[in-house]
Parts: sequence; structure tokens; C-alpha cells
Amino acid sequence: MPSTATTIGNFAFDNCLMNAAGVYCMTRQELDEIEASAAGSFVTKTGTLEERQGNPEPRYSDTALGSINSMGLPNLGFQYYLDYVIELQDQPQSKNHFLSLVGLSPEETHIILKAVQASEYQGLVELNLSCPNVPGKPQIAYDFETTESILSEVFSYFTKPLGVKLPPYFDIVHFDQAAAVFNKYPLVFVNCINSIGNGLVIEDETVVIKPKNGFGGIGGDYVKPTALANVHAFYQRLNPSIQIIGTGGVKSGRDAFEHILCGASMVQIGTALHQEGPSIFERITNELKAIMIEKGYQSLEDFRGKLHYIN
Ligand code: ERO
Repeated sequence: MPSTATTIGNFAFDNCLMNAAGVYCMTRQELDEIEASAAGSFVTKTGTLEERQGNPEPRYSDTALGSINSMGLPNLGFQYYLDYVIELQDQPQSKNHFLSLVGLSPEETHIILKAVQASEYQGLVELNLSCPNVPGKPQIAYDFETTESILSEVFSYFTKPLGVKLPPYFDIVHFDQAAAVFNKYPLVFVNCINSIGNGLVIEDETVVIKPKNGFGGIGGDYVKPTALANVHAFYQRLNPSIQIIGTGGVKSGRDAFEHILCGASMVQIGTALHQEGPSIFERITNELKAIMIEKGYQSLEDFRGKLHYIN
């Protein structure tokens, strides 16, 4: 049987598939279900300094080709998630995890990361630089100056393994500029992509979600080509020490295979997990293994990043 095991930094995972932040990860109960599933890990809902209710409902809608959301960062506060991953890391059978975090300002982000630095948590941290849905707060990683100033400050005190969740970029020059910023810092990973921000889905004559007059982050089938492009663009540009997590449009083993071909070391599932529930991990793992058997691959290393071009 081929293996879908992987590593991110010094952390090993039995399976490369896991949830994407925001989906099935708000409460301990949801996180427990991911932990008990065939997923190799979980990432928590992005935690902020204080608990947040988020935007008014309806704020998520499944659509024909995926989803739109404007959740507005509802979460139980970073301490809730930090306490939980610390609790789990002391249990012998526990998987390795990702703690997703961000402040509503750079100052808040530093308060949170200093608390994580001072804590007993030894696992991975994902700093979310790409939430599209908090009114008045732009997606941080579209502003390279702010991104650089945050990272430069963070790495003056933060020594635990850290990666960043990125919004999709759409221009080759932006891939170059973003990669040049990330290559200056000892990041363990970048995660491409968050939802495509500020799409608009309409049914009959009406928007399908309430916040921001219907504007929201798009996930699912719509975003896979953009996600693959971002995974591959950063795979080509980043220092080899910075690994890529691929997220966007994964609902089959074939989709996961494509993310890995583009260079992903781990693959996250958002919209399709929301629609299908945690049993999706077993299905997609089996589909991915079937493709690997058909192609004669034993491990992800046999094909990771080995996308073929047309000469
Ligand atoms: O609205 C949200 O809570 C949200 N939705 C996304 O599609 N991506 C996010 O990063 C995010 C909040 C952090």
C-alpha cells in the first residue's frame, strides 16, 4: 500500500489531508471529530485576542460550484484553542496540530503570539494574513509593507514553528514580490490559499448572504485553478526550507494529487468538508492512494512538485 504520510518542519503526520481553518474547527467537539477521523491533523478556527460573535446570519451558503462565506471571524478566543492544543500535546496518541491565530491589529497579533511563545505549546502556528470578511480590515497579505513589518517584529521574539495563511495572488509580479518578503524570514510553511475574497453570489434577484450586502469569500470548485497556481508559484519561488500547504477546491483524490504535484506537502479541505463531514478524509485518502497505485508511486515524495510542462 502506498503511504500518504508527510512532514511539515519537524512534525510528522500519518496522512497529508486535514481540515482548512474555519471549517469544522470552532469547538473542541468539532476538533475532536477531525482528530478521530482519517485526517492527519487539524487546524483550529483562527483565534483572536477576545472571543467574537462574527457577522450576522445568514453568513455562509453552499452554491452549485462551491461556497460563499462572510463569517466575520467568529471564534472562542485564542486562549480556548491554545489551551486545547496544549492539552492534546500531552496525550500519547495525539496527532500534531496547527493553531491558527490573528489579531484585529498588528498590536493584538503580537500580544497573542507573545502569549503563545510564553506558553507550553510546542506545535505549529498558522498566522492568518488573509481574512477577507472583517468590515474595514483589509486582507493583510495584499499589503506587502504591513506584512513585512508584522513578520519582522514577530521574528524578533517568536521562536516556535510558524507559517502564514495567504490570500490568492493573481499576478506574476505579485508572486515574485510576496515570495521575496517571505524568503527573508524563517517561516516553516505558507498555506495557499484562503478563499477568493469578496465574490458575489446571487439567487433570483437577491444575494445569498447578509453581511457586506452579499460580498464574501469564495471556495470550492471555482478556486481550484487559482489555488494550484499559487501553490506552484510559491513552490518555485520560496526557499526549500519553506514548505507549502495546498488549500482550495479539493473534493477528490485527484484534486489532492494535483495540489501535491504542484508542490504541496499537506492538503487542506474546506468547502467539501463542510458539505460532506469528516468521513470525507477516508474517501479522499482512498482515492489518492488508488491514483498512487495506478501510477506506481509509493510516497508523496515520488511526485511532489513534479508537475510536467509542455516543451
Ligand atoms: O469570515 C471568516 O471568518 C473567514 N472566512 C474566510 O473565508 N477566510 C478567513 O480567513 C476568515 C477569517 C479568518
